[in-house]
Amino acid sequence: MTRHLITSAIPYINGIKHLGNLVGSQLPADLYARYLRARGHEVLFLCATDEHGTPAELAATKAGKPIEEYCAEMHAIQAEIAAGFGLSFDHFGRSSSLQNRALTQYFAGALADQGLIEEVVEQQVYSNADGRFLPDRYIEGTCPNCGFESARGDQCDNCTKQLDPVDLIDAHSTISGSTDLEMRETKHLFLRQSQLKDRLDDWISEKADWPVLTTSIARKWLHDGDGLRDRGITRDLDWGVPVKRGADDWPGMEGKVFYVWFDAPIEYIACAQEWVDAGKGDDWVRWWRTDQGADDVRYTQFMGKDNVPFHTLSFPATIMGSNEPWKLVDYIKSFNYLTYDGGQFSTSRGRGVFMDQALEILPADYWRWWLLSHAPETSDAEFTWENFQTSVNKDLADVLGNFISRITKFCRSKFGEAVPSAGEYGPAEHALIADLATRVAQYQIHMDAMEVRKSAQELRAIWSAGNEYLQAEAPWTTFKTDPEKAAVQVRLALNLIPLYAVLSAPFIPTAAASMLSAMHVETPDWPDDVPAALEGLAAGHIFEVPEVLFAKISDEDREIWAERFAGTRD
Ligand code: B3M
Ligand code: ZN
Repeated sequence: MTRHLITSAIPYINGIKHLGNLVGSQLPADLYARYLRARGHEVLFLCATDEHGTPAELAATKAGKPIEEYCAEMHAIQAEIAAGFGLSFDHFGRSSSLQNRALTQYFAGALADQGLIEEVVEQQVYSNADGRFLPDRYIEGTCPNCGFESARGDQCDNCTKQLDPVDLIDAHSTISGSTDLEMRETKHLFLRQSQLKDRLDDWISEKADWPVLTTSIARKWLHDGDGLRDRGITRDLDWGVPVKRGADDWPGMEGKVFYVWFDAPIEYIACAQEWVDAGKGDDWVRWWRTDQGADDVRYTQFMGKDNVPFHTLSFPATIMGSNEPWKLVDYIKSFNYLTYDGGQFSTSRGRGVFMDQALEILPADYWRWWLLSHAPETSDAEFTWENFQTSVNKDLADVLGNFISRITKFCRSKFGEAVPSAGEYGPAEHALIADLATRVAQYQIHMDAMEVRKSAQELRAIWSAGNEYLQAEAPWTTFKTDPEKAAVQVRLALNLIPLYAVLSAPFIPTAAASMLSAMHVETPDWPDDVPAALEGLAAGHIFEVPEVLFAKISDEDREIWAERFAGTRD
């Protein structure tokens, strides 16, 4: 047994996430957490909402709510939707927690003590009408290079020229539209990441087993251009963690907050404290301090590729730079993007399916199965309604659902709702058991390696093996000439149901629970010994024919949904 710490990238507070966000972090993290728990490991699985930053402030303003109230409401909504998807976090925290505030200030102090913080005076755009400094992406104007009218403060999206806000013609605030902008001096803290470049480089070089997607992004940032740059970790905003040096004020930094990407990863640690403070655990230090037990912990992070630089470089720089024994990540599983029907999911245009809408139209397991079995691991993946319909109808309804319904109904009609007493297994039964033992071993290898698609493929093959056995042996035909042999076949097939439930639970937890409850069994142990696991239901064991596990998606449903989610959220 190992102790596993698992974190998913923490979703921004502003708005409900789409299925692309879900499959790139929280869902595969949940798959892995559920699998490791089922294998008997001790798991701490944490996630939270990422609540600071300008987008959160603007979203609250748009909603006409004080920011604290907006965040509290959105956190509750995201928590409810996460529960609806069966995401089994041990705690779903908040980066605006007091724990994270104190810990973020603590890290800043520790980094300053190590000489890794520099105070830098900069010129930045200030909007008099908005009464605030404007981040580059909230400034727009005409590109001096190509004349494009909506060039941003940092870059022209039309000709890709890198810009400075002062280069723009008719620069204005995208918040208020005001052109009353001026350059003002402001002081910020910079983390001297460049000092840590060699340590980070060595550390990444040791990670030969990490996905190429993860290490290639890290290497690019370490070696391209001018390499790892020092980065500003403070902002002129009202909402965020106030800048302090540990518990002390930081002279000259009054009224400023830490940059959201500085405090967000620290929330992974603070979240464990929140978990303890919520009475769900009794010791967070043993998960996070290598001098107090965490050197035994295996720490795995899940995230989309856009978050990789922050997790391979920035957050490790915070931890290494503190010169304290905090746990560093052991493995980073990163994902490409999921696209939607030939284009991008778009939060602003409401294009694609969002988590709340998904649950309105179908139970979580349908989505979990499709998303995980099509996870964008080696390349981007595309969601299409045709593909979704095909996978659900074939894998879930025709293969798994049909197997269970067919065998339980047949048993009920010929032997009643109890496992028939039966004689010895023949060659076909032994062949099936041996095949399943091999496949289960392979499934474990893929799950241990977090190969999500390959795991799904193997699981599907495990389901198919049962279906093919039934098809070939046809107990309904056998019964006419040899009822005893049919009873043997039925007994084995019924025993596959609890086996399938345990193996499938990380992917489709709700259906797995229904399968177990129909078979009147408590969650069995992981089938380390497949032949033994298939002896679980003895003759006379009572069961019930379950409700339909998975309904098929009709062409009509598919067309209605495709139209409904084509754009503009209602
Ligand atoms: N909130 C970005 C995202 O949701 C960001 C992740 C933070 S992880 C510490 O993609
Ligand atoms: Zn341009």
